[in-house]
Amino acid sequence: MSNTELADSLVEKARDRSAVFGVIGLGYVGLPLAVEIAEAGFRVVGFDLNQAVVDTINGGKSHIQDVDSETLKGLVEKGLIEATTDNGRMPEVDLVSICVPTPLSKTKDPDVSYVVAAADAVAKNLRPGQVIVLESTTYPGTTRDLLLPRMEDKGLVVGESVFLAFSPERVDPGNETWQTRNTPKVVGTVTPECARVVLELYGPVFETLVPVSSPEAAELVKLLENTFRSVNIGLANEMAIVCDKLGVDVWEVIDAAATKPFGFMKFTPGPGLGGHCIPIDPHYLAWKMRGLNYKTRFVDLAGEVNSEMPLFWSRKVGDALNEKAKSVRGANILVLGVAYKKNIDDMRESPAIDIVSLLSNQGAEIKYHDPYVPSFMHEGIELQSVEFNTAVLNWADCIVIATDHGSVDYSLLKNSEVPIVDTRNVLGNS
Ligand code: SAJ
Repeated sequence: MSNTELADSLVEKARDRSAVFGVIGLGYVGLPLAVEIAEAGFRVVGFDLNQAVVDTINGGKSHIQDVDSETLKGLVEKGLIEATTDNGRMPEVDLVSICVPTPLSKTKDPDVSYVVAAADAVAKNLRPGQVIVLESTTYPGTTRDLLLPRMEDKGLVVGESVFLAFSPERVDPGNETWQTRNTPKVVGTVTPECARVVLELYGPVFETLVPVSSPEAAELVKLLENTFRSVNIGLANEMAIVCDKLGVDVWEVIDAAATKPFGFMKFTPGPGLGGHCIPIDPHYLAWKMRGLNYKTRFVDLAGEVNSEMPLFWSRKVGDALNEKAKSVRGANILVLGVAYKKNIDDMRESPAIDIVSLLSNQGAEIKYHDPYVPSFMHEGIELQSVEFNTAVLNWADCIVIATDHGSVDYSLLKNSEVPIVDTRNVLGNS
């Protein structure tokens, strides 16, 4: 089959839904993507290193909060989704979406080892007519520098016999309005023929596609989105520190500023920056630019301010105890909410953990309540979520609201005499 015929056949397979998709990495990005692809009528083979994840999915059970098990079960039973650990099955699929983690190393440098491992697995099994789409957030140049050479080192040519794109994931865990299908999807490709093929195949899966001229542009779109959040959250956090020093209610200031109908976007202070994206992704950009002798000052400054917040709030606990002539050492402290943001169970990079560490290192006795997190390991000890009731309120010398889960009954706190450090202004809103 000639190269044009290869591209044409992929377009045909997109239109008659006979194309088979592959998704590498079946986590909070990959599994929702696999479901959307299957619901568009395509068969999906999910690839994951974790046999337990593969078995759970093949058993019709979802391990991802935003994916409903009944929906997944139906798709598995129809044969539209199956999971495997066997990368040798990759030649079966026409388009492979790579949705693997891109964390930071201990030295805060990008750790693209998962992307490299996935790219090597794809390259090893690559055949003419395959399409590779990298979805993991990464530094500009990853698609062209890491994936393209691996795809071409067996003589295949990107844009002719194989096709390559970057299309950033935009999953907002817990967001019930914006999901994988209805969130506009940016696609940056290496050649126009790549664009033709990827847009045809992704077309039935996403309501809106946003083509851009290169993978670098698409990689930067994602980094701009998340750096925008990190910088503005950092500004909100700095305003919290400023207002604290001036004795002004930062929440009142922000709420009033947010009445401006144009030219303002509301961000709120918090315990710090959690999650697997916002605290991490901007550092991918900073790293790349350091290599080009440019210092991305906003990225670095936002990181400094945001990572300072756990200390700011733990000092507020000290002040609150001091008002009662108590010290942190020996105090009983209840932490309400430990997940990194409301209404989810994810603990990754959660600033609540930093607050727990700071206070326990000062000698406080910590208990926590989080309806989404039954237990977690903290410095080698398993902490269990306690019942949020009058008994624990009587036990506590101070309460820290670190995550504002919607299902917690904050009215219990209404008449409590216990000092409360409310990092999310839950009580101010109620
Ligand atoms: N936070 C604040 N103040 C704010 C907003 C957020 O302190 O005004 C905190 C949150 O509590 C959390 C952290 O910042 O700890 C990140 O929050 P987030 O709302 O950005 O949520 P993430 O990291 O789960 O998901 C984000 C997506 N969220 C939104 O756009 C609302 C989106 O930026 C990306 O799709 C996603 O990261 C990703 O995968 O990159």
